[in-house]
Amino acid sequence: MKTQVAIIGGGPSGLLLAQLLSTVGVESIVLERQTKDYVLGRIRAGVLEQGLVRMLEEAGCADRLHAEGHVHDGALISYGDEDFRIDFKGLVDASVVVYGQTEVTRDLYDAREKAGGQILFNVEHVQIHGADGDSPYVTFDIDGQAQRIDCNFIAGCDGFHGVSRQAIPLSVRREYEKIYPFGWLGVLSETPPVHDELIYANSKRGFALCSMRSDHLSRYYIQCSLSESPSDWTDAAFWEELKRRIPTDMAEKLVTGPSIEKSIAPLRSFVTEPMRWGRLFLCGDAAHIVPPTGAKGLNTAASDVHYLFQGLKAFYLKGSTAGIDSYSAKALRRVWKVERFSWWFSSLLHRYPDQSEFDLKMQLAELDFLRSNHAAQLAMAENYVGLPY
Ligand code: RFL
Ligand code: PHB
Repeated sequence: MKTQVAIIGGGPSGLLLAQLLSTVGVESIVLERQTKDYVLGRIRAGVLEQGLVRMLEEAGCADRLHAEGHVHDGALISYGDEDFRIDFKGLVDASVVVYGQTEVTRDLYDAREKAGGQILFNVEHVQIHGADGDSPYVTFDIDGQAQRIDCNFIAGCDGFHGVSRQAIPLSVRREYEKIYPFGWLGVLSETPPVHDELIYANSKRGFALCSMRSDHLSRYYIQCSLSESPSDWTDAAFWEELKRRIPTDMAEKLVTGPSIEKSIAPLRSFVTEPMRWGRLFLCGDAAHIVPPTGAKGLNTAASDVHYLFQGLKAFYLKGSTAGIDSYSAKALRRVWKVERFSWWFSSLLHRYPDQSEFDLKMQLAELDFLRSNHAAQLAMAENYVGLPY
């Protein structure tokens, strides 16, 4: 097989890149290890920045998002008995859209199918060859048969556990990591959301988040220990614990019901540098991970795709390598700012096992400052709705 851009990974990064490339006549083949149903079964992010919304518009797959997504102009932060609202619209005249990653991925698959895009599912043993030369190629097995794709470029969009990052030699690659000493236990339930905006709660018992997917589908999270497993938590125990961590008036009106999904995600900050090696480019979770506090994972994958798409477009349409040459530096500058925000917002809201009385006072002072200081709220809002790209 032959194509212009071989894309490893059929998650949101890979699909969005493929779809954008097709709008300017650049061919790609997407290789996905799982089945489509498996990819669509994963419950992940729920908050989209304007930048991602614009890219989905540009890719021609934002109709359902505009019809079904919910625009949020602010979010609540609670601590102890206090709560306050960050008014994104009033502060920075921008909003976010609540629309699940599952739906974004579904819309991208539909768009690829309509455009006749090539996506190969159930591929095994993907290997990258010659990325540091002029004739890169990818080999893999599908239906028990060995295959090869010759291409101009390879986009590594295969997530944190993929093969693309590992293809960059250790002598070139540098990795930065922070593991947090807790996880998030998440529950999806067919119940109306407790509030019309998200609630981020710092409580003595640990962090909690009230989020949603639609008017009748809620997503809630509580901070948990890494030694716990979802089966340790009955639905009743989850609801009881959530109620103890959110403001009393919200706890009183919380509608509970059976969970339709329950899982634990560990929290991690991780960055690989550089994000380019020869003709291989890393995008999204393949290159970096953020803790979910602030909902930046999917959005940062999208900003990488933006920089790579612009670079490849300039290469194919104008013969310029300037965009692909500056890809890693441009993407990383934004990635590190998002890492900082997600780390800061996580530090503000969670209980850490080794937190001293002094550390707790610092957390409270920071919350109090954010509550009462315009400049602090402005910085928070700018980051939450998404830094420009
Ligand atoms: P993805 O979504 O992981 O997609 C990568 C795709 O590559 C495939 N793959 C391979 N394909 C071929 N060959 C191989 N060797 C391959 N290895 C892997 C995988 O099957 C997969 O389909 O990465 P992408 O596209 O960069 O998108 C990034 C986002 O998915 C991610 O940043 C967010 O979902 C992160 N994240 C969350 N972000 C939020 O903003 N809010 C959340 O609530 C939130 N929850 C989560 C999350 C990530 C999670 N992971 C990765 C464990 C919850 C979880 C559980
Ligand atoms: C979600 O709805 O899954 C979600 C929302 C906001 C976050 C993280 C996750 O900060």
